[in-house]
Amino acid sequence: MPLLEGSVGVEDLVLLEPLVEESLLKNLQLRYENKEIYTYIGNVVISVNPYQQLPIYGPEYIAKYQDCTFYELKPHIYALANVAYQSLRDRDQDQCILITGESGSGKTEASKLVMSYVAAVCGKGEQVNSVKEQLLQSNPVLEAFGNAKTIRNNNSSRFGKYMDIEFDFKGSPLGGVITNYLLEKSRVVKQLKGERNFHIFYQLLAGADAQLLKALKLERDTTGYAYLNQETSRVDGMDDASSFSAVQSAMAVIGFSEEEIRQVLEVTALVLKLGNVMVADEFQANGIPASGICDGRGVQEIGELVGLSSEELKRALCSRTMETAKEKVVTALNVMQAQYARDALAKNIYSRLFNWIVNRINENIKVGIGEQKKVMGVLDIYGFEILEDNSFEQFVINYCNEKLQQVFIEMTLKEEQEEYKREGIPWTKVDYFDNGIICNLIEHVTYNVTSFIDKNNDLLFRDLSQAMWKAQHPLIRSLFPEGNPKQASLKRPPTAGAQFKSSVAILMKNLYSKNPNYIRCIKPNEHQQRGQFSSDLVATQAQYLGLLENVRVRRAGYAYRQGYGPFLERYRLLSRSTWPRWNGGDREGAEKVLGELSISSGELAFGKTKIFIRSPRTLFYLEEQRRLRLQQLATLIQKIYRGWR
Ligand code: AD9
Ligand code: MG
Repeated sequence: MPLLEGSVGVEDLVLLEPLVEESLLKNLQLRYENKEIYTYIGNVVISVNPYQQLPIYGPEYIAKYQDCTFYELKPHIYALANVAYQSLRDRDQDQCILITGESGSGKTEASKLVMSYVAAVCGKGEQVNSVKEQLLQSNPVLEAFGNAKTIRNNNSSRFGKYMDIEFDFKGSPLGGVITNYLLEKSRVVKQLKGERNFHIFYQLLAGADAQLLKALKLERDTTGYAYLNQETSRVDGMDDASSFSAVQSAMAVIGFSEEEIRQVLEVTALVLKLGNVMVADEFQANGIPASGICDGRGVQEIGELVGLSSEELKRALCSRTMETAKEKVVTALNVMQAQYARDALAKNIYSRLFNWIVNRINENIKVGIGEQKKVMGVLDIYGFEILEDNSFEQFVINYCNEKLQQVFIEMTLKEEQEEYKREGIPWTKVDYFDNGIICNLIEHVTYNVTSFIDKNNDLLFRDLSQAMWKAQHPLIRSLFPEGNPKQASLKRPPTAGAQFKSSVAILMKNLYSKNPNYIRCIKPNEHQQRGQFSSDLVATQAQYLGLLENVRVRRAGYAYRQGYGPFLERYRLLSRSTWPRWNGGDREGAEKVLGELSISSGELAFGKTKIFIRSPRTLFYLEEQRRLRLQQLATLIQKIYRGWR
């Protein structure tokens, strides 16, 4: 395969010859080994996680991509972000950036690259800059509370995130809205081997000064906390203490008051302390065992932290009130039940705190009603994961990924068809994606159904929410509105599963209404190591991302297409009519160039704004001609130069 030898492979997989899985993988590998982590399939960006900082980001690169059309420079997320932003600004098309890939493949980093690119190119001025800062600073805050070290990724997102960035008619940012999806709250009380709890807990303990720790009634050492000492506490290359100050200043930039930040930390401390509340058997007067609280001091401190009597808290943790039409019956919980209640409370407090933080960010970045706006949505969902024991969370995560894959297939085909229609070129039907691959994946996975029911059942014992509502702490209190006896309704809230399903449906509808831009992320190895490319691992991902099918769809009719303007700019040196000067239209110029090269007419289709080329070979031929011509011109220039001397 001459194409691959001595080069860094093709930049667009559409140009791959022959088009088979092996060559596709080889091409990605060759590029990866040459630190070319981005490759196109048409307008889709494939990104292979480099696990190292490459010198291809920052202001200099942003400036380069800002001034170029999509195919002019090397493949890059900046190029995709640029196209999306320009179509939003100049053609009034709402955009969405869909980032998919398995856990650790680089989705969150990609979403931040998109955001920083857009922030750098969109509008200027003090007001605009402060909006940009707020939007960007939402990342460290959400990552602190919503990300954790897992075996796959030291900074794994444990929630799904969709962010709409809203712009005015000139393309300056006005603000945004963040939607979050189901936080993996079981992590608060239990972590798998080699994993950590959410970052914020470690950040708080490492970064708070002695005074703050004392005020929160915390000890610096993580080993003293039952929710933190089950597994690892340190992550290589992660500085929890300095992240803590970054999170605090990010919250301030977004608009959290000092008092609010303080309250957030108090609630975080409360969750940690709750984990240490020991529950053990005590006996009722009649000798029946019932749970009691051993750790009196811990409960008292929690009470002091949030203004709640420790008796109230003990009662709520150790008993349950059943109400019938006629009477109230209080039953004592046994130790297992009381531990369950304690953990349920901790998980609920934490996930409600997370939702509260997202809402609070939204209040600060929201755009006034009635303002005309254009929207760019960025979706960074948790990646597909298969664990030995797949529970409710994994099911939810995978369900979401399935849905996205469906969107991808439908949109890719639709987009392809529509482009042909727009350009006035007849569409030939393609047998496309083999849906079987994806369906199989879900069917082969077995989920642990017993804990499903448990996790799906979000009802927090009413005693607990009522106790929380009685706390004087304004934030804790506001997190449990249903604890207000006047408001308590007997209606069961929808289950977490049902809620999630409906929020995914809303998301899908939202996505379908926008112009999609895809980033498909690939994880090159299981060890978070730079430079390692495991073909088998990449092959599996390429299969479920449907990369080969994607290329086939793209090539089914015409492999390559480009606007007449950029096409002529690149190839006009190949014709005497268009070089060195051409005064006619772009399309006529392109026709002249192609006519002179006597390319068979079956190879070409002239659309309304673009030239379509059927096979990659024709494009290679054009490129080769261009290279020869450039050489010729260079020699010529040298000669002239010598003549002058
Ligand atoms: V998960 O589904 O949230 O578990 P992501 O989001 O797909 O996962 P993430 O973006 O967090 O993965 O990337 C994992 C790690 O890979 C990062 O913490 C970086 O250390 C590393 N990474 C990813 N992309 C890049 C990059 N473009 N340049 C350098 C990168 N490092
Ligand atoms: Mg992530």
